[in-house]
Amino acid sequence: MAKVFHSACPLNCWDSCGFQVTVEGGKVVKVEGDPDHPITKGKICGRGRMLEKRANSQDRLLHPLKKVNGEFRQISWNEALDEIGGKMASIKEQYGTTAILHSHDYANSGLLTNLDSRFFNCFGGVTELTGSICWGSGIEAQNWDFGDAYSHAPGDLANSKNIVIWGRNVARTNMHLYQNLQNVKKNFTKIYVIDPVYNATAKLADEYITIKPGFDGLLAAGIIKEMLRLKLEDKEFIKNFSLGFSDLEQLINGISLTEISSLCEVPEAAITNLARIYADRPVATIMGLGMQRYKNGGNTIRLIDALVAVSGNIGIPGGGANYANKQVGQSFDLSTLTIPERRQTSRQFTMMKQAEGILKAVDPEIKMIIVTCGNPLTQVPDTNKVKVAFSAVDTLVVFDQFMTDTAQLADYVLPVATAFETEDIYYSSMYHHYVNHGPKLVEPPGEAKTDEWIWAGLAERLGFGEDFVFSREEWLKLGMQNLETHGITLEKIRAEKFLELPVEAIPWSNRKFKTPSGKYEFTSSKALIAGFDGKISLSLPSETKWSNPELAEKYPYSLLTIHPLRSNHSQHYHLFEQPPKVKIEVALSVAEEHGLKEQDYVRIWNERGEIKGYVTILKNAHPGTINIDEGIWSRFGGPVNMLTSSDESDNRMGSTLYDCLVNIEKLNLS
Ligand SMILES: Nc1nc2c(c(=O)[nH]1)N[C@H]1C(S)=C(S)[C@@H](COP(=O)(O)OP(=O)(O)OC[C@H]3O[C@@H](n4cnc5c(=O)[nH]c(N)nc54)[C@H](O)[C@@H]3O)O[C@H]1N2
Ligand SMILES: Nc1nc2c(c(=O)[nH]1)N[C@H]1C(S)=C(S)[C@@H](COP(=O)(O)OP(=O)(O)OC[C@H]3O[C@@H](n4cnc5c(=O)[nH]c(N)nc54)[C@H](O)[C@@H]3O)O[C@H]1N2
Ligand code: SF4
Ligand SMILES: [Mo]
Repeated sequence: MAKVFHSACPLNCWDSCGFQVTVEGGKVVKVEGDPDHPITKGKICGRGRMLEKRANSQDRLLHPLKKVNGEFRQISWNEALDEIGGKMASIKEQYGTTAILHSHDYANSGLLTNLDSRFFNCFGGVTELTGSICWGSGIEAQNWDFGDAYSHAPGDLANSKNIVIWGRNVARTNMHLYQNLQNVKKNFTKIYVIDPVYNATAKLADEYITIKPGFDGLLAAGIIKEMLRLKLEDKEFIKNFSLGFSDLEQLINGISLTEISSLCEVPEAAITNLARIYADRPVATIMGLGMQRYKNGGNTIRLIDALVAVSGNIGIPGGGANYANKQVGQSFDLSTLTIPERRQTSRQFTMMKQAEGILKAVDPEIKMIIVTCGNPLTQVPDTNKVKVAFSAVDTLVVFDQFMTDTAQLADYVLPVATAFETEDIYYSSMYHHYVNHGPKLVEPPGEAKTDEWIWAGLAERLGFGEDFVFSREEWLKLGMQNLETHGITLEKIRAEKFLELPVEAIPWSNRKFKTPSGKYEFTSSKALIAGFDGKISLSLPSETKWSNPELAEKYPYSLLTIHPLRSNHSQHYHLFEQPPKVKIEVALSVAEEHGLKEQDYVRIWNERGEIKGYVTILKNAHPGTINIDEGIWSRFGGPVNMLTSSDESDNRMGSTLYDCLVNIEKLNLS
């Protein structure tokens, strides 16, 4: 008989939805929204609903596999763990533990995915990835400016007079914020969208401002310039709660509004108008992550933060420089779970340059890579290089649910359970501050096991089995023990389905910042300590006609590779009813220059690679812009990361995925 249980979405997404899952005959048969969830209120997206298909797919990996003479052969768990454990032990002895690289992303937002760190710490410390291809530049930027990256609670939008959606594809990537915007719009709140693509969110806006990709920092500088000229700045905040304003003023004085306007391709009058809007407090600035995936990404977010500060919109109801909400993740006791003190040695590659790191590593060389919660062969920039690097090591081990591009390349593929097949609690440090519970609802198919079971099996073979003797329940209690004083316990969340974490709804309202000076820092002392200049600069992306005229001559168009509507990165495409096709969205100007029509077959290329696909014309996209959604597996014609650069952003913590010039040509369909 069918029975309905509560659960939660495990996907890496802003929304972190509550679920109602129907189970029948030992299988998940339907995934729906939980109407009781205070933020997500019963509505979920197609990616969430499709988790039923993901769990039950015929293509699930069911047994451990080993590649022998280029072919996968089924082996037992004992063989798999004995062989991988044996290799790890001999690598440790011969070369040291850092000859192993752990490559991962954040494909599952369960608390217990953090046990991977516990395993590698207890092993002695491996080569790890730092920074983030996702949001790294912006997080570091806000660390420098505020001391941390905190957002206002979703409900606080009701207090805003104006809302600026700056580069967030809300209708597609953050559906409950979209609903929130629809609601507050009824109260005459004005909504502005700044984005090179006229997307579904722009349709909701009172005004849409199109911008040249990668030039948002300059636009923010222009708005600050106009605020200062019109004497609209918050003098009291600047005087009492900030540091380094004169450096910012000097920077802004060094460029004219006309120059700014011509660089970012936003009319001067629109910039002046935005200055007046920012002075009409409270203004909530809702930033997306796309616009910091450029060489100048850190400076971009710092300039937008600076605008929010200068306009007096920090720490007030209805305001905020809302980028991410690290308060959420920080609520858990991760160090008890991961025991960092057990690490004896370490080495770090940035997530962006993992391929270069692997290829260049000496003393020790990388002998083994273990991949969890990630599909680097489609998701990490400069795929062709990633492929060379991941093929170059002796042993590649991939934990996954499906035979992804990365798994295809592996020597060992270990089948893992999906969210409905184990208990965990899920949170996302991106939008709201609830944590959701997901019970174990069904058995994993075949011989699939949780990641945690695999770590425990390897730990036993490597001599630290006692660090992994806990039950799932005990692990969860360990990770939540610091929350007990706030009345948040495993028993309670099991009963109540979700709980509100003890975080601030309006961060920085006491004007005490987590920077070394305790002030908002226009010139950052953390940056100085890290060896940077500390001052904000008006830097440009690296692939533009100004920064690299020769390159721009050969490759005149800006390529964005934004997140797909119906897939979470690479996780859903292979489950579509119709196999996906590569869609190449081109601005009208590009279509006109090349005489392109809808559905024309084209090639896009640069020095890193090429991709082919079918044209869709975007009538309102910024001139010269092309977009190809990310995440498509190679068997369906992807991934678009064959074209993107592995360069790091200005503060070295983020990617430059969208800082990418390309050319386009029409092909004959034959
Ligand atoms: N459907 C769906 N939703 C998702 C995901 C998914 O894969 N699919 N992934 C989740 C994850 S992990 C993340 S990180 C978030 C990301 O959520 P978002 O930040 O909303 O999405 P992105 O695709 O990273 O960024 C794309 C947006 O930035 C704009 N953009 C690109 N360059 C610029 C620029 O230079 N300036 C400005 N102003 N705008 C620019 C694009 O036109 C687009 O609107 O989404 C989450 N939600
Ligand atoms: N060109 C371009 N590239 C991008 C982006 C972009 O905008 N443009 N966006 C970037 C961003 S924001 C992000 S966050 C990354 C995401 O990059 P990834 O996290 O690598 O991508 P996903 O496709 O979400 O998931 C990777 C794999 O994790 C597996 N997985 C899911 N749950 C589990 C689990 O519990 N255990 C294990 N072991 N595996 C699991 C899935 O089956 C999937 O194959 O991509 C980045 N790459
Ligand atoms: S992918 Fe995001 S919006 Fe969709 S169900 Fe999951 S958390 Fe909700
Ligand atoms: Mo992301």
